[in-house]
Amino acid sequence: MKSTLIKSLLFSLGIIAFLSCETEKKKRVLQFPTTNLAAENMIPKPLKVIAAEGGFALDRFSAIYTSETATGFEDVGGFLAEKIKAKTNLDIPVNSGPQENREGVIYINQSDSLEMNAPEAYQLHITTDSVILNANTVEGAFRGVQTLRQIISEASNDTLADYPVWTIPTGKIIDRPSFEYRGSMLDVARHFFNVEDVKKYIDLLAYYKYNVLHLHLTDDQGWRIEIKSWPKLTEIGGSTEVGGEAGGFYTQEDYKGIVAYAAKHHITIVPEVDMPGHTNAASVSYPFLNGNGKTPELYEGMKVGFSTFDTRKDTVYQFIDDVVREIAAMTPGPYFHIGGDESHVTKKNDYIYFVERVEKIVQKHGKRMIGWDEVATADIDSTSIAQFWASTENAQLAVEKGMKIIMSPAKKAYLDMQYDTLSKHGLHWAAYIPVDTAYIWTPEEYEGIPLENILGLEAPLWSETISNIDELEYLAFPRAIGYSELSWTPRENRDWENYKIRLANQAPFLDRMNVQYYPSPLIDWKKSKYTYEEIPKD
Ligand code: TNX
Repeated sequence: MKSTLIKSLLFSLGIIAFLSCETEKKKRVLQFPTTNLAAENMIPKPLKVIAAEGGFALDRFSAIYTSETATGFEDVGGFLAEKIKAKTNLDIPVNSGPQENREGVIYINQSDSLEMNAPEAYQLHITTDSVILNANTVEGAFRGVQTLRQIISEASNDTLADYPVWTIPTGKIIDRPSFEYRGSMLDVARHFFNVEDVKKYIDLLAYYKYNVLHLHLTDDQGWRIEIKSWPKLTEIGGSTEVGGEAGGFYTQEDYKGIVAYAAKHHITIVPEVDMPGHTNAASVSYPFLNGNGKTPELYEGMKVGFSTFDTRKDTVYQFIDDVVREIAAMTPGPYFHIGGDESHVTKKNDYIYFVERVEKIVQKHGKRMIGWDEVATADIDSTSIAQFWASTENAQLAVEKGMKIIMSPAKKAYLDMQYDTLSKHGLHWAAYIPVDTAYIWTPEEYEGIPLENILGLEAPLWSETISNIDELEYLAFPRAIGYSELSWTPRENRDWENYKIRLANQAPFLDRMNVQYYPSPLIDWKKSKYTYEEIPKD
């Protein structure tokens, strides 16, 4: 009896000794080389960074704890653990087990501090002992997690201890976005991109703190979203794409899957049904919709501007009501995009009548209307939003109506424009947009549009010339990375020379994600595999 007691006492002491020895060992040997948080390759660049030269050890002793009462925070912790696993192969527990047994803890806290009152604001306090991520909202916590992902060293330092240690430089980051709308658009109509492709694009956008993905779901060449009350839209209208391939479409379950995946990344999906022009695929499916006087046929070309709905038929508006109702019901975000661009064969009066009537339908289904800048020629509500792509005049009309504007000037922000004359894909009707041109402009002050009217920035990727994810990535990356900084970081903190270095250092991440980015010769791309000593610190 006595001997068992002594045995178990000795055993417990042994465990304590073992644990404290592990802890001791770690504390004793972790002599980090000097770090500089302010020189880390964060994109978009945070508002304020104060470096403290030390290192936080991310290793097999680390753990994540989150506010358990604040909705969504635990999921954000789980997301971080998943991404740490992908980068380091470490299994970091989330909210499991007592904190005393852990060292090097990452806390993700909900905080009501006034400093963090801006939506999506967050702060990071990194010391040698802990990382504290504070945010008012779950969106803020999620954005902060992206920053954290970016400052975990690319390689482990295997000289600090007899186990691998990833370094997070110590210091403080205070951050919030300048624009509330930070989006990209994907044209899935000219060429169809499947759910997996869209999810990968979402992964990449989320890493750079985008919060909107606009899906251009319909056009002359294809209708890509199942509408249960009008099944031929996808049966017929979904069967083609540019160049004659088979097309495709999202079932409602697919679409809901995309919306849910985006929501997990705190990205809002904006669905677009482009009308009254760009409607050939719909009119082939249901010819009563057609208003251009011709018999519609499936179309696989690239030229646009020939199609229109019949804007004076009530049945057309009943159809639109069904389409908007079904899509709105699956879309938790506040917006519905009605297109409205390049309706060259719709008479001006008919166009205006159409936009005003469709605006009411969108509002009836609880959504805020967005349209390409032409919609501002109609008498629409100040709550509707104009997306500026080509006409400054239309943008001015929107300003006069007190509307908000999304900045997507084709000459600067179109991801489908070629980089230069040698580009493998893309068009150049608006401009050639090399990586520097894409970055060096000021959406805050562009063609006289007042800052107070600007909701944010969106970079559209039209898909006439791209038909698979590699080609998509070639056009979107690296330019989409620069647009994230234009929409998040205030202009006084942006600088091409400094950005260029941070962009060059995105290569390891892009390579790890298997992104086929365009290796612009303007950028001194860093290689993807480093030993710790080799990691570029500039
Ligand atoms: C113009 S931008 C369009 C699209 C094309 C794009 C190609 C806009 C509202 N309309 O239909 O795909 O150019 O760059």
